[in-house]
Amino acid sequence: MSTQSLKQELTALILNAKDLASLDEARVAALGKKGRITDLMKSLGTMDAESRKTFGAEVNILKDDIATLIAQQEDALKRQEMDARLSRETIDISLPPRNVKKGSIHPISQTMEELITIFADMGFTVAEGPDIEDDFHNFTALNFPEGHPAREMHDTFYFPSGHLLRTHTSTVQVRTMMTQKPPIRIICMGRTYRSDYDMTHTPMFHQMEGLVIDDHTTMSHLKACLMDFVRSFFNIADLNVRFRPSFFPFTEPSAEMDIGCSRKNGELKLGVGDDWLEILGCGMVHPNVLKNCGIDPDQYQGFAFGMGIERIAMLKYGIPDLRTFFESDTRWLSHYGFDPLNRPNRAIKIS
Ligand code: 2NM
Repeated sequence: MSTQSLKQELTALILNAKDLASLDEARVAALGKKGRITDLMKSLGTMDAESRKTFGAEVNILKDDIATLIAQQEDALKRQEMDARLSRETIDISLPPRNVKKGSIHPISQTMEELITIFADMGFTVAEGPDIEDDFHNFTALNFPEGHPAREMHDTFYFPSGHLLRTHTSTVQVRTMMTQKPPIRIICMGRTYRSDYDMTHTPMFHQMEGLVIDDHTTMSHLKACLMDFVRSFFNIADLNVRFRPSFFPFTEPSAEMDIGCSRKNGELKLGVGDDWLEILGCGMVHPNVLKNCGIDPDQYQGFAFGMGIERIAMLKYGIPDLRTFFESDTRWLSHYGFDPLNRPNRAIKIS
């Protein structure tokens, strides 16, 4: 038999093997001790030198070709078998709907996520700093004069070391100004502490503050930014705002922003009526503050603003009592909390 026709025969045998066991049978039939190619190898011994040389070369090529083909077929069969196993051995990871109690997102966390979403859209990044601060970052850098009442033990929580619990998040703005070069566009938010406890004050509360510093920053930028913010946050596209003069040690001029509302029959409604509701404080960063933080007030100006997160959350979500925020009452949480699987409201886009 010619090597050519033997190759055809063995090739058919190999390609017809539909599993690893029959492929192994084909391998034994071709290359085993009593296999067809092995027989040919043995027959070389009976040939004369010349035929042995030419036929030997042919048989060697045949042997290599068949070995390669067997290896390829083995790979193909193994892959087939793996594919079959993968489709056979699936696991159903879905669970049927169950009536179990889910945790919920605290309104403060939800509101913070919303604030980040809105200000990130306006190009702000989030800055962070420590809750335990020193006099410089909390007061001195912010232009609080020596005997200012806020510095009193009476209002501020001091540690024996002289450190204190920050009374506002402006400490983060100070740290940012001291370590970054303008343009600066940050918000910061977190816990703040004041020695105060009554219907509308808790010793720990949350603040959000923002800071923009660039070389042509004006009060109009402040007004436009904050108007866009409240309209987006409260989801009221035509929400009216007004700015009233105010005073903070760290801004000059300083202002408070009100939003339009109505108070009929003791019910507060935002965005309608001709009454006003104070919502936040703001102003142009005082030149002394810029100087204290290593920024040249002749080259740069900036605006800043701050607000209480509990307050704006109460207004947006109709939560009547500040102190309930901190009671960890699970009934309150399941009423006012948010589904952890929902993303924060993407507030309407104002342009
Ligand atoms: C407010 C009101 C007005 C404020 C100022 C600064 C800083 F660090 F840039 F000077 N940060 N935040 C600021 C200004 C905060 O909260 C009612």
